[in-house]
Amino acid sequence: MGSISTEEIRTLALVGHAGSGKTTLAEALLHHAGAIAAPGSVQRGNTVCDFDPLEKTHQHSLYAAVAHFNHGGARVHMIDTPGYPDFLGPAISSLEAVETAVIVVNAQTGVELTTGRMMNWAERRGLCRLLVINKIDAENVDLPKLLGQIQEAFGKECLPINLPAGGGGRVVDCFFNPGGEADFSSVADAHRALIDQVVEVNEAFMARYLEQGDIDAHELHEPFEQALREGHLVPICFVSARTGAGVKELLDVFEHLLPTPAEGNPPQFLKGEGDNAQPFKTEPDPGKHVVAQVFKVSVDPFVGKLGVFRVHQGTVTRDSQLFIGDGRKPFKVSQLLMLRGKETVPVDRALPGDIAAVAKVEEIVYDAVLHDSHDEDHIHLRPIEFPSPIFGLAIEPAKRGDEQRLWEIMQKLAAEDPCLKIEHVHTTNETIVQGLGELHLRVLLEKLSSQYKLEVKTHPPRIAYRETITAKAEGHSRHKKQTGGAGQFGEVFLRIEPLERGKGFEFVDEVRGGAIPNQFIPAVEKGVLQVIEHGAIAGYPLHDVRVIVYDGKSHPVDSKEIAFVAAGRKAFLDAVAKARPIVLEPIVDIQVNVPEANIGDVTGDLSSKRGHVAGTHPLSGGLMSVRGQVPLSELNGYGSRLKSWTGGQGSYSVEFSHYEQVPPNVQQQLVAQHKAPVHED
Ligand SMILES: Nc1nc2c(ncn2[C@@H]2O[C@H](COP(=O)(O)OP(=O)(O)OP(=O)(O)O)[C@@H](O)[C@H]2O)c(=O)[nH]1
Ligand SMILES: [Mg+2]
Repeated sequence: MGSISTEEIRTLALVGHAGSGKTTLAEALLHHAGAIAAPGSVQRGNTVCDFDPLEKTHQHSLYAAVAHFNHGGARVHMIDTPGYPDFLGPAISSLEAVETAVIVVNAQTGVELTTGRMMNWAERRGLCRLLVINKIDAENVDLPKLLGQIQEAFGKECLPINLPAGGGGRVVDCFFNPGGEADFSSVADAHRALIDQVVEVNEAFMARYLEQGDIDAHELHEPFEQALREGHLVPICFVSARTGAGVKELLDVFEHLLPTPAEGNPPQFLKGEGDNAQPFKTEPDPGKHVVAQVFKVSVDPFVGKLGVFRVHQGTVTRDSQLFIGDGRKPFKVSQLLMLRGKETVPVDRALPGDIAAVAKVEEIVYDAVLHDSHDEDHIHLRPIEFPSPIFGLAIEPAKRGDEQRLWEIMQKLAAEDPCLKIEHVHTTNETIVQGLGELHLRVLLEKLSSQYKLEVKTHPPRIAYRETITAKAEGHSRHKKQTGGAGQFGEVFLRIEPLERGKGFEFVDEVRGGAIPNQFIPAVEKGVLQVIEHGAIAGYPLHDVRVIVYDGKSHPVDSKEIAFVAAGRKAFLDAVAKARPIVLEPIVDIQVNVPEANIGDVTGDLSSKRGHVAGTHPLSGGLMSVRGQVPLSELNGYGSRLKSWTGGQGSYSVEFSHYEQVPPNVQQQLVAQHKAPVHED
């Protein structure tokens, strides 16, 4: 790998719905660029990017995989991400490491759930976006209709930069050298639409264009990049990853039209902690201090721990020293690696824009910032709001005595995956793991068994119910205890009111004249927080409530913290009981793909499980897709139900939508099941 400069680097993430062909496309790109001798296939399990044994079993990407290659004068770092909704965590993290999101659309199935979600995530992150319509070789695809569907869904700024020709066997350029004949639509019109769109961002070019009637596309580099960066243009390319049609042209688009690290929008970093944090903009200058962000951590049985990072500023060289966050002790970059799937290539330096890795540095964690100066101790990425993990499972080791080991491994796995949460519930002594869906957790269990040789038992998912209140109310408690020696005394008056959904918890101190001495206010809040955490009626966390403490009484000798904690808790429970408390449950969007003959089973089942059907649409191969909403609690065992209807031909995915009040009979059941924890009085 010769010496290159930052201007020659391109970074992109392949994102989009499961099965749209991202991993296959990565293979075709690597092959056409000369990085691999022959393209592998997902079916044969020999692709560069789906190298994990579990990915081969499931025939879906489960993790983000990085592969670099050279094309023309460019070094491209490409990240192949999973499209299955359960594995969106790594796809979203990858967006922080690149300038461009390449959203792959399956020509057979059109705009799907993840297509839209990734368009939005990429836009929110400020990325340049490129739409790639894949599988143009397939039977029964209606590409003109799909183009219309895309523009309707994502706007008129989505414009083809090439068009299929020769019956989908190749593509013709519409930007630099418009001239050929396309299978549909007009190359000249597509060219004009692109130029029109690009010059709109630059007045000087616009004036020239109006005057001359045309502008050579080669002169438009800067406004083109600006239009990409501002989301004013989302070019569309056509390819077949299978036949290779359009792949060479796509590589040329990467080289000539995708932004360099200096032309994209860097991710938003913050410098400092808490409220004092200030936005910090990295500059892709190789001479500045190093700022690199770890967007993936993996544990490989052979290589050990691998921390994969994107350099945003400065140059990382082999044998240099890097700090991790605000850690005092640097580590030595004894081996600097670039990746191609599981293959690692040692390199001497990584420039701004490069994606590289270091092995066996135990302190490296997901999302860490690596840097080479204490000036950068407090730089971190602005936190990303990942989808909430709502699918829960209680797990315990099959063998007694493995509890500690299970907990440690789970912690390690949760640290690698931002959408996996683990929790130890003391009351039941259970380890609860929460992920984005059934498959997410199933893969986790498979990994425990295959990689860590740890067998576990599981219980049905615990649903993440919530409690909240629906009315204002007053609460009061006088906590008084006389036990031989010193007594306890504290009295609290408070008001509570519902907050808008999602607002969480607010605590307001309106006590005047020291009725509750200042030093005891935190104790009152502590008592209230105990109820917030453990719930008031059914044992689930209480959300969206404002608590205003406005009066109380204290005793010069007997008032102590413990008394106000108890009084705060009881006053709050008293208020909640009068504030019409309700239980909320998670509702999910569900998409079920089944053979046409099973549509009735799916829709009938959804209706009988308190769900509703939003619509159905045909997929290729005699399959139909049903979309709807249903309470998560009703999906227990859905996988096996689906299997029994369809003989294993169905698949489904869910995604959290919102919280809704449970019906009264369900609330009664939940309240009855909950044995109120005994509080000392
Ligand atoms: N006909 C046709 N099939 C393709 C093409 N590209 C991919 N496929 C097939 O589509 C299926 C899914 O391909 P993948 O590459 O695994 O799709 P993916 O987008 O990586 O899927 P996830 O990893 O689950 O997100 C495989 O059976 C591929 O062989 C194409 O250009 N034409
Ligand atoms: Mg894949």
